[in-house]
Amino acid sequence: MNIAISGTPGVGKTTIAKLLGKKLNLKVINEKDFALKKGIGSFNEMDELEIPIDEFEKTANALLLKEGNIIFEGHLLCEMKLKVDKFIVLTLDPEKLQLRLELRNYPEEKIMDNTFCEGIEYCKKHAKKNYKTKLIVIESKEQNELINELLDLLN
Ligand code: DAT
Repeated sequence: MNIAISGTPGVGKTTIAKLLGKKLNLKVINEKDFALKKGIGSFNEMDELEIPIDEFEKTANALLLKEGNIIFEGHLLCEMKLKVDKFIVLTLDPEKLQLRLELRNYPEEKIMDNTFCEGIEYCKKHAKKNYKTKLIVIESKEQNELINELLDLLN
């Protein structure tokens, strides 16, 4: 089984992907790590990696088809069409997201951008278009509860 997890930065993708990977015995791949490893994208003047969607999609799909049993996780995945069986969008109340990002010492501008994106359901809207019936939208909650809900939904 191949799964992808997306959502606004800070909603808990990395955390939940690792837990789900252990439960389902799937390899977990982070979007940015994968792009860096494959030499996809370049750093802008703010030292952020800009990842071209088409190139990422093509390279990731080749791996999904060749190896399988993978969980991809990252905020850009909702903007592409990955060859996965299920696509999970993790959501979080924007006010809670703001608090989480403040605790992580995110720059103020990034906090505003991310809470805005969560508020307008940017990732969910793109994922609906790209993944249709494969889409699972789930709100972040206590980790064990979240994993159990997800396992039920994936079965
Ligand atoms: P993302 O990969 O979406 O950027 P993350 O997994 O790095 O998010 O988590 C962001 C922060 O939130 C981090 O400090 C851990 C915390 N966190 C993750 N999942 C959580 C949950 N279910 N409940 C409370 N905090 C959580």
